[in-house]
Amino acid sequence: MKRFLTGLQPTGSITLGNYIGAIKQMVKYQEEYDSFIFIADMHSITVPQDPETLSKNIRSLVATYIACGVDPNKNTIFLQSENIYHANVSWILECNTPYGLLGRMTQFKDKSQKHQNFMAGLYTYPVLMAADILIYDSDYVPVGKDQKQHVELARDIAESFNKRYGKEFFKLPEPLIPEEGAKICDLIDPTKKMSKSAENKKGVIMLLDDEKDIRKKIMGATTDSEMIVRYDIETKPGISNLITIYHELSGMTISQIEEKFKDSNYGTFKKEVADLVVSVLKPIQDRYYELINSKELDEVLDAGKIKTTEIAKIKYEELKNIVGLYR
Ligand code: ATP
Ligand code: LTN
Repeated sequence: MKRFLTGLQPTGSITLGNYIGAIKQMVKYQEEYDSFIFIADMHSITVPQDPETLSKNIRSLVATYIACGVDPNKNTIFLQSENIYHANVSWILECNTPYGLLGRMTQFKDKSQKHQNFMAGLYTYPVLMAADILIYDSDYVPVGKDQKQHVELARDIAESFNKRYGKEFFKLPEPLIPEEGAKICDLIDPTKKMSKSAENKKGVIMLLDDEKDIRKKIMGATTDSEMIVRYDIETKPGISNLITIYHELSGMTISQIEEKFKDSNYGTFKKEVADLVVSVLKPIQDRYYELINSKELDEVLDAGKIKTTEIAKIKYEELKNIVGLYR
């Protein structure tokens, strides 16, 4: 079975857009691959984080994923910072990565502009990411488009390491850009992607929003003056976005939805969308609150830590031998 590995940064609350566009895909992949999913908490401190908030976000992200259907029996779930070998492997890789290559990374160029007095970790970030990937002999690395360059760098690092030491030691990973899940747009400005970092939260549904807020946000979604529930992304982005949400959560096709609501006004349609969103999110939220302070969550992470530390230790010991770090 091919191995897939992906890391997620614990930097904020998950939105309905993340759920539809990314998490649902992950739940699908777990059936096909030996999948490793970790919280890239060490990556998140490459920019300033409040320690208490970070710690909460770490737990919360794990609980969210499991609540959404990422099954701990089908995935190895762990925290990057709990496996000490990631940083160790990263160091050896840093010593095998040309300095200049890292300066070409677009994420570094963007983030170093945004953060004054940024830290060295922001620059070496992609090498830690290469370590994450290469330790586990990962075949595929599903990432968003913005991370593709980093996976390609991991591949380049692996290739040049293998060449330098004359051994096929690291497997060359391939980025797996997920089949485009539907793009969910902001409810207030439906020409923009629904994004967790949006300033105006009225257009963003968070997975943990309570029922009242969800209903209020959907009822307040921007529409148009045609008053017909019809999919047309160009002239009716608001209604089309609500149709997409309905389609993704109900499994009905766009034309079935148009037919179902052909005699409804926007108020009735929005209410049905809200009912559906609430009915999908309610069990996710119930499961989340069950998990968040549970022993079960710790057991999942403990098991992940033990399993991945065993794998990583072997790889690290071999790596040390290859580069001559032995006595
Ligand atoms: P930020 O606001 O920090 O950019 P974000 O909410 O836009 O965060 P990302 O962290 O960039 O989300 O993306 C995480 C994953 O969720 C990616 O796979 C991305 O494709 C998916 N995703 C994010 N927003 C949406 C959306 N509105 N619709 C569909 N998929 C989305
Ligand atoms: N940089 C990624 C998170 C990440 C990752 C990884 C993804 C860290 N290490 C290894 C895939 C494989 C992000 O910001 N989404």
